[in-house]
Order: sequence, then C-alpha cells, then structure tokens
Amino acid sequence: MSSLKHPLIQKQLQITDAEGKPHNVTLKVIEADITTLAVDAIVNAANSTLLGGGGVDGAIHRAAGPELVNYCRTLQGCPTGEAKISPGFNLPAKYVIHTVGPVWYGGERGEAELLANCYHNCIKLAQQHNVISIAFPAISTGVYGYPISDATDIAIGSVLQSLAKATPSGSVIEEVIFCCFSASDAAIYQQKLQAI
Ligand code: AR6
Repeated sequence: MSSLKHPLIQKQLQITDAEGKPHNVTLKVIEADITTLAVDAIVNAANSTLLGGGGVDGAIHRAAGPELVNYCRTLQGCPTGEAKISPGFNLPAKYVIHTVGPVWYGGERGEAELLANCYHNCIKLAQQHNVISIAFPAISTGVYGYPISDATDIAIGSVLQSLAKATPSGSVIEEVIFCCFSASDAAIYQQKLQAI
C-alpha cells in the first residue's frame, strides 16, 4: 500500500440508524488517486450526461476502460444531486456510483442542498447494493468551482446524516473514505474531521 493511501486521519464513530440500532463506522481522509482504491464503491463526480469528462470523471473512465462508457449510455444521464450505479469494470473497485454535483454560482442557487443530495443519494444507492466500504472525491470542488471548505462541511455532515437515516434493509456501511487529490484539500478534510 502506498504511503499516500495511509489515512491522514481516521475516526471511528457510532451511528444510530433509523430503528435506533447502533453501528460503528470509520471515516478516513486520504490523499490518493481514487481509481487505485480497492473498495466496494468509488464515487464519480460526473456531469449529467454520464458519458465522461475531465477531472476525476476522466480518470475513472480511463482506468475502468471503454466498457464503462458503454454501460453508462444505458443509464440515460443523471440530474444534479442524484446518483446512478455501474460496475467498476477494470477498476479495483466493484462499483462506480456516478453523481452530478452542482456548479457553483455563488451559493444562491440551492448549491448546498444539491451537494448534500449527492452524498445522501450515493450512500442510499451504496446500501441498496450491499456496499460496506465507499470512497468519495471532493464532489463539485474542481471544474464546478464549489469552495472547498464549505463543500467539506457538507460532505462530512451529509454522510453522517445519511448513515443515521439508514434503514435496516440496506447494508451497513463500515468505512467511508474521503479521497483528496491534493495535500491542501486533505489538510482541510483532516481539520474538519478532527473537529467532530
Ligand atoms: N482521484 C481523486 N480525486 C480526483 C482525481 C482522482 N484521480 N482527479 C481529480 N480529482 P472535478 P467537479 C479531484 O473537476 O468539480 C468533469 O469534467 C479534484 O482535484 O473532477 O465535480 C465532469 O465530467 C477535485 O478535488 O469534478 C464534470 O463535467 C475533485 O476531484 C465536471 O468535471 C472534483 O473535481 C465535474 O466537476
């Protein structure tokens, strides 16, 4: 395992699900290329076509191989804030959960709620597919321009809220990885996770 994949911080929390049952979940912050992670599901910060693009989306499509775009054609796109799932094909991850983050227009166009919906819908879909470990990139904070500090609060907050809303019919997610692509993003995630 490369040293960059070694968690910069990890925190074990007890979450109470919708039926009042306690579950342990470990939240980790790492600095890595998400396409290298052998987890049950990695999340893709896609666009609404789901047919590939730049940034993490481009990296995931390159690493998964052309079968991914062929499969994504059958998904018929994805609205902002929602999520769709595909196999991981050549990736070490079993699934890719594609979500479409909001473009940042200054914060007055419902960006915060849309970004929270992304995390919530990814967790929901993951649980429906028996995912135990999931890795998220910093959705919307690249090309889409969402300020990293606010986006990080939403990422951590909405993941914890979604896990608490979980119903016993889905899998119990035991590991959530926040996969940062720069040391400066990782430092922000680390600081926010430390504070909870
Ligand atoms: N592993 C982990 N994180 C990565 C990787 C990687 N290999 N590559 C980039 N990032 P962005 P968005 C980080 O721009 O803002 C695409 O063209 C990156 O540093 O990928 O949601 C889509 O098709 C940043 O922190 O996604 C859409 O059109 C984070 O991933 C649009 O960009 C998100 O940056 C989506 O924009």
